[in-house]
Amino acid sequence: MKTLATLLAVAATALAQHGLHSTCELAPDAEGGPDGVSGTLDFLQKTERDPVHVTGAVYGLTPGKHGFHIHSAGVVGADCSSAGGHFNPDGFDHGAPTSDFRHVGDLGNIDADLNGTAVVDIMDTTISLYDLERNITGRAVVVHALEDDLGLGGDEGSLATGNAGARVACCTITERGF
Ligand SMILES: *[C@@H]1O[C@H](CO)[C@@H](O)[C@H](O)[C@H]1NC(C)=O
Ligand SMILES: *[C@@H]1O[C@H](CO)[C@@H](O)[C@H](O)[C@H]1NC(C)=O
Ligand SMILES: [Cu+2]
Ligand SMILES: [Zn+2]
Repeated sequence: MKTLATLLAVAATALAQHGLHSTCELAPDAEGGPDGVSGTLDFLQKTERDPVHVTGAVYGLTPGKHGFHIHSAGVVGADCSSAGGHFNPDGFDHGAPTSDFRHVGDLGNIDADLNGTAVVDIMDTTISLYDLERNITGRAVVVHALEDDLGLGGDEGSLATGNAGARVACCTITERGF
């Protein structure tokens, strides 16, 4: 027969295997975001050593690519400018998700179909839900009006923000259970 301690240890292991889960409910920017942009994003990380799996969908976008980043601060109200700049604890230039040197928040682009729906399914090893330096919980997701040029635009804007234009929607990433 199992002792209480064993049962508790088993329960703790089962819990630990779930890892961490955070979520974000997008809302249009209060100043000039197009009406009707919405979406839910989920962030799952099994252990500290695993990538973060970002899944969800964004609705109401113009068809085509839209810059998709983690910005450094949580959003106040629906004012996407309150999210600050790209989350960049390393002090690198803006880049592609696959770049060795990038902002931690550089998740590239999401791609909206003709109905304005972008399905999100990203695995990223640079952001984290655990790490002290790279934990994105409490920070913001920002979706932009334009395509992120991934730092290849050949100008200053490219190395700062990818020239992704206005912020159309944003949300604060919050911790949640399973
Ligand atoms: C857009 O939505 C319509 C109606 O729901 C659907 O029939 C069509 O396949 C969708 N188009 C795309 C590109 O997803
Ligand atoms: C990540 O940061 C948030 C906000 O600062 C904090 O609430 C949370 O506990 C942190 N998570 C971990 C695992 O350190
Ligand atoms: Cu951004
Ligand atoms: Zn960036």
